[in-house]
Amino acid sequence: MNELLISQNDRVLTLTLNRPQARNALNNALLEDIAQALESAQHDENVGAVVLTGNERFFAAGADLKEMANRDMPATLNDPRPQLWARIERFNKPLLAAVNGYALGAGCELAMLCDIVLAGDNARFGLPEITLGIMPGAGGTQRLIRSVGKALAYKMVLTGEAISAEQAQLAGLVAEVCPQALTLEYTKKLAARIAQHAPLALQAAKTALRQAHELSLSQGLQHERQLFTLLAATEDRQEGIAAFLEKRPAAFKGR
Ligand code: CO8
Repeated sequence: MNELLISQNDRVLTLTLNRPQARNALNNALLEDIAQALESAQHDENVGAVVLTGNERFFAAGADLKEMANRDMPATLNDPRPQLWARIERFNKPLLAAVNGYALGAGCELAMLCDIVLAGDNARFGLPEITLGIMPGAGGTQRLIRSVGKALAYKMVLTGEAISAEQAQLAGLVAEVCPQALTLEYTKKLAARIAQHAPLALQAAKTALRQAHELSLSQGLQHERQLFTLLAATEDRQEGIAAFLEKRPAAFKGR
């Protein structure tokens, strides 16, 4: 069975996790498939944005515990997973998550790695690693606290308890909550609206937003200005402004 389904509508590529028998648990093979799909999407000028989704009950139930069970410390030290996560994180086009049902452990970490998360009203986000005698290991502690703040991050990581879609939205983890049956459709529509913008501007904006967590405010402002200045050299910038002044839709070319 193909465990990652790939489909494309116009400029939106959709990657669907498809391991229902394992509740979409993320084994290394599936992470490799995601990384590869994103790497080829990055070089495909017909792809403007990517949506990552699961099924109506499970986004992903975490790392594959059957695969993890026999991994001792030396094996964990040599685990290819950190490299797989880094490859996914390097994707420089907009990456959206459409989350229905459970996003647990590595599944929650995967959603948090995405730029925008839309959640169905049945979504549950949690980091249950502590209940397994471990802790989050793919960005869970670092990304969660940056997104939801201290109070909720400590509570979620130390109790292992999940939060609802509504709580996740109030806390800033999720951009929008929608009826479960419509999550994927809404996310694809949002991705399509994003994908019509100038690709280099999207890439620069994503880079600048990401740097906000890495740099001081003054460094971040400087970096933002550099990216803004670089965009002045693009044809799409001329086209975007000309189209506005001529009251017509812009035809961006990615140059
Ligand atoms: N890994 C492997 N198999 C799983 C997983 C998983 N994470 N989750 C569910 N399954 C399997 C079950 O073993 C079961 O298989 P089988 O039919 O062979 O017995 C099948 O899926 C169905 O499971 P359930 O009967 O439990 O299904 P339910 O629909 O009743 O419940 C839940 C679904 C709520 C999602 C439940 O399965 C669950 O709680 N799963 C475990 C969630 C969890 O603890 N996730 C955290 C995993 S640890 C992690 O993600 C750490 C990441 C650190 C990464 C570090 C990288 C360097």
